[in-house]
Amino acid sequence: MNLSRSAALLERGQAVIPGGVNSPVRAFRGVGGTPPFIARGEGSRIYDVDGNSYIDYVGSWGPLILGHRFGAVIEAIHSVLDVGTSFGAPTEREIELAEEIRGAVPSMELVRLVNSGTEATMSALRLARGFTGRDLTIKFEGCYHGHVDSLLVKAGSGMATLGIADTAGVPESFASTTLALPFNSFDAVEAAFGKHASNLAAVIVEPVAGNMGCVPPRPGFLELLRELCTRHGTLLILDEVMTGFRVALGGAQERFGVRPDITTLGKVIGGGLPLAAYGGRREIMRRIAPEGNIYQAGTLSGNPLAVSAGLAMVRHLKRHPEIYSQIEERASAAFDAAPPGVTVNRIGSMATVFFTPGPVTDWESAKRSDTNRFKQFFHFLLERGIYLPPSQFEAAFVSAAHSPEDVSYTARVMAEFFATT
Ligand code: KE4
Repeated sequence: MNLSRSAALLERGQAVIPGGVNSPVRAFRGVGGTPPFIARGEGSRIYDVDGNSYIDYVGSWGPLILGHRFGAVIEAIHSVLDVGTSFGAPTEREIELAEEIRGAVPSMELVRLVNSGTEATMSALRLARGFTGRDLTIKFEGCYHGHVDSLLVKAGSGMATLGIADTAGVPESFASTTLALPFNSFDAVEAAFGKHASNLAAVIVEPVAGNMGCVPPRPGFLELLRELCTRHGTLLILDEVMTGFRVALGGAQERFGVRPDITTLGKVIGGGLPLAAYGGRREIMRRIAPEGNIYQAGTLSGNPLAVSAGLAMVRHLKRHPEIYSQIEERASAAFDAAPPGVTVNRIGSMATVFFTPGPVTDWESAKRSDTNRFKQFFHFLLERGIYLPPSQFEAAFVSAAHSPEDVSYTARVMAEFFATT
């Protein structure tokens, strides 16, 4: 496969951008090789600068649930261009998007629009601390909530000990406000609440983990978090940046029937443009400036271009709920047939093929995967025109643009890999 122009662009990019990329995972360090530089996308496909084309299962890491350049989204963006790009002042369409979000996710009684998932989770944490007057947060190992300082932590030595920084640049004083627990561990959560309940501001969790690969919640796990948070006055934050409008129109909270105090959203609600949101119970959200005394702001928050793209996307999904069963069926056809020794975790249209016998229920079991075998798998598919997320610990996404032919071809190539390597 010819990737010569991409290789040249990577070298040129590295002279002016760290690693030549604007987000680390794009550098292919998890799978090796040259990351294709993309020239354009259309429907279920992307096309690189060397003329190679791929069935795209990254979809910009989740936003493109309707595929690349979906008509209504593109038209919405064009229509805004005729009136402006950004005003830094309130506009009607921001209200419309907030209303559409609240309609689909009723727990979000008030909604604040921001520009990235990181901003959404950072703001949600500050809100939870301000509302409860407490400092500590529980997160789960393997879950990622954006590059928020206090959340870039790994577990301390014991099950309920305070976290330690997992990256340079985060002071221990920040890291020690977070407890990093094993995902799906009822005992660890009970122990942490037993020791720290009175100072726990929030529990933040991906209701379906996607950032250690796809790992569903064990039956009863989300319900336990809900019950303990309610009992101890801790706020439950469901980070639905990835699962929101993805695993159901109302996200994982609709699919699993658990009502959080605060929800964070991103990806799909921006229709491929930079837009995210946080929202929740009215009495909590009213503490946000300018109504309340908890500050959060953003120059381009709610900007017309991103909001119009998001509105077109959300409204199309609402008008066509059959999309969810369609993309679930397509994801099943693409990924579910795995041989012994390989574990496929899938919720709806998000899935991961783990190279381990499994089961994969948390970070400890996920990281037992044979990442070298995943690398072979990844490149075997890439060379045959199938673009998976370039990491064992990410989720693949199927869109409404993926055809039956796309997914049956994908399944055939996967079967060929398992049969011949
Ligand atoms: P952003 O700041 O990247 O918009 O969102 C952060 C975030 C928050 N919460 C969840 C559950 C997320 O999955 C993310 C971002 N997801 C990664 C993909 N695993 C984005 C890809 C990247 O970092 O380039």
